[in-house]
Amino acid sequence: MKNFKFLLPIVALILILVSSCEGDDDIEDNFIPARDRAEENIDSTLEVERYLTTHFYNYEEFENPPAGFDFKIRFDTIAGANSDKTPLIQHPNLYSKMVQDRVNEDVSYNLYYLKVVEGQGDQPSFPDIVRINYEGTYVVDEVGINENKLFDSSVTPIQFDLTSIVNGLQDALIEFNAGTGFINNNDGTVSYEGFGVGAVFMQSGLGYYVNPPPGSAVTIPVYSQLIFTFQLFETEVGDQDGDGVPSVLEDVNGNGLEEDDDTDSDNRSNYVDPDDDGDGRPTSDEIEINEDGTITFPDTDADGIVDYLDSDS
Ligand SMILES: [Ca+2]
Ligand SMILES: [Ca+2]
Ligand SMILES: [Ca+2]
Ligand SMILES: [Ca+2]
Repeated sequence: MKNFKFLLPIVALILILVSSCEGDDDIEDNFIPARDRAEENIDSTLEVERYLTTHFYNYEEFENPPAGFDFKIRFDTIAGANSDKTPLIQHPNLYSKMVQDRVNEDVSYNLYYLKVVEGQGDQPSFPDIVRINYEGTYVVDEVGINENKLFDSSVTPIQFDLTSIVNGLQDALIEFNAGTGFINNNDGTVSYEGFGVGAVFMQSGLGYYVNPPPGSAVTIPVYSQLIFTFQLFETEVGDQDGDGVPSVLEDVNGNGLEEDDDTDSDNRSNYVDPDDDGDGRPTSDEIEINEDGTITFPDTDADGIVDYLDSDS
């Protein structure tokens, strides 16, 4: 009986292949449906937790920074000379929070992140623009192997729109604060001060799932768990559609996700829709920017719905 549950998916797969072969012109002949996101979440989380159990980070360097320390997080396996190190999963700097899947709202992830330095500047909101250093790796978890491999990293601090980066990284960065400023060095580089330093360990559903970025130098396997380490230097308020309404205010349902608010149902989320209510008047004409930079939202027909979200005013 035990084998039945393993047999079923194979039978289902054969049926799909057989039925898809019937149409020679079917361009989706080799289409294999993506795994169920809820089921994959379970396996992904176990894989992430195995990594957190078998690895530690360079916490001793952060506690007593050696001369010239770059304040970057590095991981290593708990083994040999490092057998007595504190595993990530037991370290007091490891946190987790529940994060909603962007595809299936019934799925949520227990997202782990490591807060090594919180940072002393401003805290970004989820649709803001940040400047960071980062290193992206994917987890290889096979028999006898449990490690992460580098696929991307910044050479110098780089600016990112939090709404266009991988979701798990967006979810983690908003838990940190940017730096307090920078000083210009004689060699033309800048040194940031008071910045946040952290890492995030994300399930594939918050990463690339079945769509690893094309054209990257390293091929990331589908369903890979991802780990990013980062330094958060700067943050500024995002207004992706330039309509004058900061994107954080375009999260009308207030759930902390920018993707699922579309007042006029035109398949353009409010944060990228310059006419949020679809009445033909640009949002920028339906709000008032005051001299001190604050925004007034008129409600001309006094129905409790501000003009830029009210299609009949
Ligand atoms: Ca906007
Ligand atoms: Ca929302
Ligand atoms: Ca819209
Ligand atoms: Ca409008």
